[in-house]
Amino acid sequence: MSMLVSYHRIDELGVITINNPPVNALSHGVRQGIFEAVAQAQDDDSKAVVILCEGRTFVAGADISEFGKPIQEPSLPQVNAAIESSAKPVIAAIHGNALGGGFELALSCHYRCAVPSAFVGLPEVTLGLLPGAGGTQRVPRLIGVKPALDMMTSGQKISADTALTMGLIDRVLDDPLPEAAFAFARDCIVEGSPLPRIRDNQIPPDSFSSEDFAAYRNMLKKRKRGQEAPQSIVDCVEVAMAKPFEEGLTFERSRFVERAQSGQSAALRHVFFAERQAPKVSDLDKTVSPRAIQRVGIIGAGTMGGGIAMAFANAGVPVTLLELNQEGLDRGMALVARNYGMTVRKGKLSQQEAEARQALIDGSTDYQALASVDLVIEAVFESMDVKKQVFSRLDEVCKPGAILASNTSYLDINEIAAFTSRPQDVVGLHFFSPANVMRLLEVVRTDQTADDVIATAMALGKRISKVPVLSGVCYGFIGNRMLRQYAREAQLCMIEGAEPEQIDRALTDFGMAMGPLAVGDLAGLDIGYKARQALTDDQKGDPRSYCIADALVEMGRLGQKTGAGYYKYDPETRARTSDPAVLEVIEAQARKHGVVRRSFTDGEILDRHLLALVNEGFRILEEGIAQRPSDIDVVYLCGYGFPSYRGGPMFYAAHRGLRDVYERLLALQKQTGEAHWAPASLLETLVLNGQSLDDWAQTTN
Ligand code: 3H9
Repeated sequence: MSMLVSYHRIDELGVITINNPPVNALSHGVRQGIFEAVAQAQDDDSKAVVILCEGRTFVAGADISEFGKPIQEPSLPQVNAAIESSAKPVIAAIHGNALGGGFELALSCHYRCAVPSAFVGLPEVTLGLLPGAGGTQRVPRLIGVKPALDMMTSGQKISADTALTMGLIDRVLDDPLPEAAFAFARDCIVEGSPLPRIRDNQIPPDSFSSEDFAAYRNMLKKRKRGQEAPQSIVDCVEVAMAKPFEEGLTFERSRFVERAQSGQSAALRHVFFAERQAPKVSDLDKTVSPRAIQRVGIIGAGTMGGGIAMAFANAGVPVTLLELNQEGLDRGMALVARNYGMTVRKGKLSQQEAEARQALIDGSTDYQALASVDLVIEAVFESMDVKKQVFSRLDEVCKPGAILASNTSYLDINEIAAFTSRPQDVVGLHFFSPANVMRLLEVVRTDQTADDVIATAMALGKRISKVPVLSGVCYGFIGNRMLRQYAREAQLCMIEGAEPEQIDRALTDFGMAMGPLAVGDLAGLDIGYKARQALTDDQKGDPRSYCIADALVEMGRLGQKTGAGYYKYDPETRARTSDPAVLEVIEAQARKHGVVRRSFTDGEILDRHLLALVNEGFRILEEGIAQRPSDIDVVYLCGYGFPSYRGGPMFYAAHRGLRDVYERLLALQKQTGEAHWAPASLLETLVLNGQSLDDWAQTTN
């Protein structure tokens, strides 16, 4: 038997132990080992078999890195069939997570027990897959069609208690593993045959009608826009209802293979590994360890500061929120309270938990309150003069070794660091609004940031459930630097002939959470307007890239908050409609700037936006601002609503083909005469050398 799986006897029990750290994924060796152990148990005089796992978790699923390669037998469905056909009861003993193929393994057992802290789930959908080892056939037979669909199309983890209530498991264990599972197994022996096999359960034929299925599919079309896997899951459940078990398994298998080979799944698997890669910093001194962060100070109790405070409180880290005056502080604290209140009303948090979190946030108007904190994050007005005042003051009050962070979106953090006598302790921590929700955290390393400060920032990001991505210092860092190119294209497409609706639709059809102009209306057009007021004409760049926005603001159309921006908004429902007045503004601006308007195809709009992102992404890579291409993907996925099933802008480019991207950029350059379409030199080099982005990433990291 393989090293990964062992079999031994304890009295009348046969015990199969899986040991494949870190998450006991079902690699070929593990499948082989379980298969052999189950066979062995059939031949001895054991009366029941317990499957349990070493380490921090039960089996967390198939080995994701094996997908896309030929399957080596025994396959997981074969292993599961062997378990289910065992003549002796097989009991799964779950701790940690039983996910995906891991939970399917447990579903093939005759009984399932779990410790109270365990979770079960079928998260395959988040990888563009469906449960491919019997899950789509067994779960509806176990808990009914509707709960099965909800569980598999959401991919959500389910706690042991809830799983028990739903009927997914048979017992929540009061005592520790493995003894409690052994005791449960002995109870199962007493129960005797026939062994409960989920495959034998009947789904009541009238429990879910074809109309119900149609309605469910429609709901998914809206909620999981553009995604293929959720619909495939419904297909499989429909078959589970209509066909015998074996036929259902064959159908599931064919759909699983189809999904595993799809572009969407390749993209989502890329995202899975990209998010886990992002916090790793390749050039840090390996001997440093993160500084301890027990208390955090936040300066500025606006929307951003309040959101950051909540992100820490949600992770159990106490926060001191600092404002200049009591009035501002009261406003900020009220905002936090309102946000927590909303979460409670939505049923996402208990009143008690919300109060406990809120209690972790206290306020002050005195810088001395920051004297003992381990980290300060400044989230004040974006002006170098203001930052100078704040950081000089922090330099005076903060204890030695405290990390001084700025949440600036655009300003030069090297310059900010120079306002202190301890530039090695200064770092950028760039959160995205709303900071208690958005998962992205850009960690900005200056020329002097110490290695242990970077290590601390990365660890802290994970601790507060963010995905931290390292960025070098440049205007806008990774995300906003790319966004600028994208936003410019929205303005240029508009003045050159596309209407706001068409632009937004082209991008939402691609899968973006919102179109660029709808985003502008939501954020408020006055924000960009005010920012531009502070710039010289030269800094503002091509007037065609902001003249429409300026004209709208000057008409009092600031976006949703004034009921009108690029669109009109219903004051009650906030429903968005197009507005002929906007078209007039666009046409007037086009005339004023000598632009002859023409019609656009959706594909052209899409290319202009996406390739603007991609080309800037290559520049960011060649300048060493981002560590690796997948980090750029993570930024755009977690911070800017890029569809995860497209893998991010750099994955998109690699998938489309670098040569195609390169040639399209040259064509755009020729067509528009704009210098910004010149392909980035890294892209050019890769295309000329016939090297892939993956290859390049591997050789540079
Ligand atoms: C499936 O099961 C298909 C079947 O239906 C059909 C089959 C026929 N494979 O997340 P962490 C690595 S689809 C390979 O940081 P945590 C991960 O990359 C699968 N590797 O830990 C990381 O590596 P590194 C359905 C995996 O404690 C390390 O383990 N299952 C896998 O924060 C630690 O991971 C899922 O989708 C894997 N399945 O969270 C579950 N899982 O150290 C996916 C993890 O080199 N996994 N790794 O960066 C998870 O959700 C989380 O890992 C888990 C632990 C919650 C388990």
